[in-house]
Amino acid sequence: MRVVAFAGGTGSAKLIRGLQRLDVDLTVVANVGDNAWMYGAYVCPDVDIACYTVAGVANTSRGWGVEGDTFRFLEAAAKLGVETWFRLGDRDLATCLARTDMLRRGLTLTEATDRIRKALGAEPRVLPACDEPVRTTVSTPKGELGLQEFWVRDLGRPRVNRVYYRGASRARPTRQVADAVRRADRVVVCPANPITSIGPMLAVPGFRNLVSSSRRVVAVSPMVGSAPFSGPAGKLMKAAGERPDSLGVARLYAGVIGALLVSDADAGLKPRIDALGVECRLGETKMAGPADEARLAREVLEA
Ligand code: FO1
Repeated sequence: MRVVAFAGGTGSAKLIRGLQRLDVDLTVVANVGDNAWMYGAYVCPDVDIACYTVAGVANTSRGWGVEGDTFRFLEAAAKLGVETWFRLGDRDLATCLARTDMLRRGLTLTEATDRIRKALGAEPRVLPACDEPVRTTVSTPKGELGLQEFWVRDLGRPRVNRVYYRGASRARPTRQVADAVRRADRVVVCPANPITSIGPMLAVPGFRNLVSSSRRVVAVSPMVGSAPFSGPAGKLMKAAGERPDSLGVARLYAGVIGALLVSDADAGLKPRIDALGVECRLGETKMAGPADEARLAREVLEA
């Protein structure tokens, strides 16, 4: 079974681990909206966590970076007066510097990612959603912030007026993403922030049509009640004028997905989700460990 998984950060990594345990031909398409320049290196958090996850070296407790990484570079940089709020580990920095070098030598982000993924010894492919820069931008009374500034530096505290995706209209799904989606037996939208992880992909012209025309698209809601499993999804959904719950997720994905896996706790939303033309499937969506990850992956493939 050929499976394409659209992925953001922490929650997505869990489902990817679950999918890896099943006998599927897996391709991960990773969000690029929170890519950022840090310490002179081009950091691609969602691409990197996907690569580290499929390579089995991800830090699973923190949800980003490499397991057992050190922070010697950051310690030295802090002594030189550099602002070090973005905790980039040493091995992680090496990945980002290698990528930066490849991009400067003219490789696309897709090509650079493929080299990094292979160097890490991982088999499942990881594809950035697009090669052009798409920057998730959070508009606040303090000004326009990139996602890392909003979430990591300012701890998600500033009031959010709106969120938009700078550069999205000039971007296109890559040929590799289009081919993978067309050949897929199942497209999975991982439990990710619909505004900052999946939103930047859906904002790229051609993406909605590409995904909606694939065989079967199943998403997992990242929300239980009105709270996400992690991250600022609720606050940003509200800023986007959407309900911060699984019905809001279904509305954002309507027309793209065929089914949405929703927590049993939100059974009351089922009629309204079904009415959108999105088949609401109830179950346990929380992934507390490897057994949960594999169980949810199986449910997604069977849905
Ligand atoms: N998230 C944090 O909350 N604090 C950090 O210092 C931090 C560093 C970091 C370094 C590399 C990387 O790839 C991701 C990192 N993240 C950090 C996670 C990241 O900010 C977001 O969770 C993702 O962008 C959302 O998917």
